[in-house]
Amino acid sequence: MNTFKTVLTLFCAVLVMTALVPSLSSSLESPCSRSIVSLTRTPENVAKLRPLILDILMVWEGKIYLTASAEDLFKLQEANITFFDETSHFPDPASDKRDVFALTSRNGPYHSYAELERDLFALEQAYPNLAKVYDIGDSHEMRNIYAIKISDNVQLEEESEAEVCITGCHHAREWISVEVPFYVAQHLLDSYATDAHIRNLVNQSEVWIVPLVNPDGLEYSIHFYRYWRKNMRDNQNGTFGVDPNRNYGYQWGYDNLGSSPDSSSYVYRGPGPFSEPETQAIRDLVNQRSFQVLISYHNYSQVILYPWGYTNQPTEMDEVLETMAREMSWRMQAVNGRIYGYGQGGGELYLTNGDTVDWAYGEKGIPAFTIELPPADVQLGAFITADEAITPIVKENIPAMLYIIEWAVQQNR
Ligand code: 0X9
Ligand code: CA
Ligand code: ZN
Repeated sequence: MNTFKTVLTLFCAVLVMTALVPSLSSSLESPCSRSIVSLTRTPENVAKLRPLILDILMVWEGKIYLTASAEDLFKLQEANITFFDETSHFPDPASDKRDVFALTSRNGPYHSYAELERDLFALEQAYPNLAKVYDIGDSHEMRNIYAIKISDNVQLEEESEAEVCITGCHHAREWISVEVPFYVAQHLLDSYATDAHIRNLVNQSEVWIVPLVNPDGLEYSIHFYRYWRKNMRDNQNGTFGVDPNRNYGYQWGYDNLGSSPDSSSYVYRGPGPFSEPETQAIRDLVNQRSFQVLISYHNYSQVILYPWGYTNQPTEMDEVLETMAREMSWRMQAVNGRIYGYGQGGGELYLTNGDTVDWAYGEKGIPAFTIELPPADVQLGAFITADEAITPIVKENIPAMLYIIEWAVQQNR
């Protein structure tokens, strides 16, 4: 077992060396070599942990679990925090002995990059007058970042129509956040012929859906390391990845609490605002259109968050944003009874700077929401949602998105 892990780690390291880092540096840190550790949740530990901004996976039964690189383990030691290696308790479909070489069906019913590409083009083909797929940018590893536009007369620019933007999967391990935007697109299209309400909405709007902002990260999470979060930028110092949700250009790098200047951090903000192709793609799309509202899907927490994230001060639109979040929340609850909390990001969850919704609102004045999908807490699976969870989660989000489109259409009158 352990021998296998060692072999595997070596395999990963060699793979990363040969494939990604031709000139090997001694500080090489393969993303596969992270371990999962726990520590007791005491006020002292929490206080010591906070300034280290490590990648917390969950807080469960009095313990805090985090993913840690060799460097992170060293930081924990230096901070005098006692921790336990829990790696073996986290069977990782991408890094345990279940065929690291067979690169198929590890993602089950969740979309891989290629499956999403196939399914988006299938929608375009099935509904040529209602759906059009756009390639809005290339990732570091040269994958396409796709948007699907949904509207009547989709080939035309109908200037008078309301515009809505829905994004998913800034974060690689948040697989469910691909599914919800994808199935929202499919639902709008499948219902168009039979559902007069949806037909009306689609006729009066242009809905742009980008289900997979971070395709490189998703593939890495599927095939190599399930808990990978960032994109796959080679930071040229043995570390990989920028957090796309810290790389947007509004209050970028405002402080080191809401993002990190350290390239090995899971919330690394990148070398500059919009340094990443993934955030550039969204920026350019938003600049080219005139969105009335923007939604960014993530998981987990089961909560609807609005700006600001970089401070706990409210925006000038606080009341409107709160009302919209409440309207989404009760519609979601009505489907399966699950309660999505809501509030201002920086007050409700924790501080973030350079995130999508702060930029959309702060720079462009667009009401914008981060929707953190289920589970609400870590006992229920954290980043790993069950295969069977996709359908109910999609179903409860559809009425919220219909409300958002309706809201945009009303604004536009
Ligand atoms: O940290 C993030 O980027 C989002 N959470 S996640 O677990 N999906 O990574 C939350 C962003 C929302 N903004 C604030 N909490 N301020
Ligand atoms: Ca139209
Ligand atoms: Zn996220």
